[in-house]
Amino acid sequence: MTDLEQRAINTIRFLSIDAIQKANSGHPGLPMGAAPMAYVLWKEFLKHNPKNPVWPDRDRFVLSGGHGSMLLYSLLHLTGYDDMTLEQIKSFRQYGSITPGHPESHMTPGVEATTGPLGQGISNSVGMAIAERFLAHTFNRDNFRIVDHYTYALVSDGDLMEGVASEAASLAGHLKLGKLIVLYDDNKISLAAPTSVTFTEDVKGRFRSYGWQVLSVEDGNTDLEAIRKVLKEATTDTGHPTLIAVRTTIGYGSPNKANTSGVHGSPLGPDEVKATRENLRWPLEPEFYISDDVLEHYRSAVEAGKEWEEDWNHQFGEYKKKYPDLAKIWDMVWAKQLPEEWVKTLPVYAESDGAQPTRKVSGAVINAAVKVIPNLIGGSADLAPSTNTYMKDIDEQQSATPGGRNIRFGVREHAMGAAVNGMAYHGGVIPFGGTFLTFSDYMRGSVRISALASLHTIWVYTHDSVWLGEDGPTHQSVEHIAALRAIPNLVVIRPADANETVEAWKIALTHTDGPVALILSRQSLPIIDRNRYAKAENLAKGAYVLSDPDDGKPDVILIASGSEVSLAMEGKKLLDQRRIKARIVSMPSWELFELQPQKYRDEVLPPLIKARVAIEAGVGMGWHKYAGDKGRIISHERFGVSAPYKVLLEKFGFTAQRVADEAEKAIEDSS
Ligand SMILES: Cc1ncc(C[n+]2csc(CCOP(=O)(O)OP(=O)(O)O)c2C)c(N)n1
Ligand SMILES: [Mg+2]
Repeated sequence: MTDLEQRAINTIRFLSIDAIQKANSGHPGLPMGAAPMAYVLWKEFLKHNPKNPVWPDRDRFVLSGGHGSMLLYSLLHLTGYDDMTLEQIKSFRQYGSITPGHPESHMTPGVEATTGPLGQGISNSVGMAIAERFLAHTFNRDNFRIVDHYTYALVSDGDLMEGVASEAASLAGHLKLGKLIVLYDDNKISLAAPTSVTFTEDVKGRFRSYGWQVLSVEDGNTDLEAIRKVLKEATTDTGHPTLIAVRTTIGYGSPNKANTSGVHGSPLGPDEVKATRENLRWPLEPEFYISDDVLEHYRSAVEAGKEWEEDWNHQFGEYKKKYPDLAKIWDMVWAKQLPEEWVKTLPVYAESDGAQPTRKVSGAVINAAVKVIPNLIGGSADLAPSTNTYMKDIDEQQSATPGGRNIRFGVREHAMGAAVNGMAYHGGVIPFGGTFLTFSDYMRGSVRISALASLHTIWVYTHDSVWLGEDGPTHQSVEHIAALRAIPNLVVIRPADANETVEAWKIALTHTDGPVALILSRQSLPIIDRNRYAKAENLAKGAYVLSDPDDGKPDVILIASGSEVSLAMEGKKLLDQRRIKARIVSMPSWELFELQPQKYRDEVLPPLIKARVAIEAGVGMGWHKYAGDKGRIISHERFGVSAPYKVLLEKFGFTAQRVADEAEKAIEDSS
């Protein structure tokens, strides 16, 4: 390695060391050990434009071991990303900086994915590679390579220990994602101990069995030529994803802490910083030192990036002339727009269509939407027939049919979550993933990040309550809706009937700055007569008055979501007989309701009307907010039971009689 290369690598190490020391917190081990491979990748392979971090045809780089964030921030600064100033590096982990403890994509230009929860980043990268291949197949023509980039992930031991990574790697191997390249920081140390006490399997053999090409670098600390060589090999498309196991030393250069867990997640401390500087022959001061020649060396990325993008723009200009229709679609999908008139293709239901499960209606909406929305892509975790997520007459996403939009994620909920996020990070597609609501737990780690990172992902959760019946309590959701509502920035929608389901999908497809979870029934729900009752379009407001007494002065308000709205309507009939005036509020989405002005919310739930009954087939947690002090909640607080659902309705007290009785009690309590 040349002297300049050595100093360029050490610059990453010491920017990281100094920032972590200044913050008095952070993880120096990974940046110090992985600096050589990151250097070679970013300097010689990565196609990116620092002056336009969102250029669509850039290579994607995911730092899956997000704890090593200073590695990424150093690279962004050195290669010339405008926002990543030295001041930001000096403000590492501080309030208001764009250099948070772990990388957050919505905050920092150049950060492709929000990582830190181990296993997510590598699994995101699988989704990115799917999106790349799908878009390449969809848009590339003749010699025009509008989409032609690699997805790189840098992963740590912890990443590969996590189950989600195994699911995702298995999927990637099956799909033969040849442009996915994973660099494994094989340092044999994790947070608490050497991996000899936890993680002794044959990782390379495992990836080979998944169908990956597996390459190795024996000395990732000093042998740049070997890193170069394997990266060259990896970027020769073999039709298989590539794992490169790079043997490194965590905390390389620290005389007393290298190769120990001690350097994983704590600042080196002043004495060890000094010893490391001396050991690597680095100036003792100043801190955050970057020599002019090293900066110039890295900043060639600016000129290279400019040229890449200019070439691409030129190519796209020609493409636009030859394929104006495709170019128009390209512009549309990257502007996150939908084709004009798309709404008109969606189904509309009349009461006479008969009761329908909302999952089935959802399937009809997906099938209508996919015909006009060219970048709608997704599938389920081996539950296509149950979740109604399969798109008829549309290819499957398989290696032989890379333009397919039906993705079979297999029984891999967590990887589905992370891969769907990866597609959303990539951009150009609208991805969705479906499973039973109860198994949302299996993918919760990814759903949470979709909300944190404000991704346009759509989660399709069916079989939404104990009313799924015979499959029993392992499959019956009880706490899941509440658990999803607890995630900030996740819009949860539980439509009451077919037309609300269509409206819910409209929100899901247009709400581009965060995820939407659709909560759908297994069982048939009556279709509400919209000539008689309020329009389903009101779903967009989260809650609305579905039916009201003629004088607009209800004695009691029945508030319900999903399948319980029709139950509330049954209850109202009994109340009518008892000469009690009830308002019915359909409340499919708390989050959308909270976005409405106070005035509207007070119109729907007038503060002076305290007699309220909230009804939902799940835990009542949170419903007090809308039921109020005097209100009552008909909920289900225990695990369910395996039985036909109509039996369960009786046994669990979800009857019109109970609704009417609780309404009377609420009136008594509040008078
Ligand atoms: C899902 C998850 N569990 C636990 C952690 C806490 N954690 C951060 S890094 C780490 C392991 C570190 O080992 P490794 O991945 O090998 O990274 P290295 O120490 O080599 O940098 C753990 C357990 C986490 N970030 N994410
Ligand atoms: Mg490690």
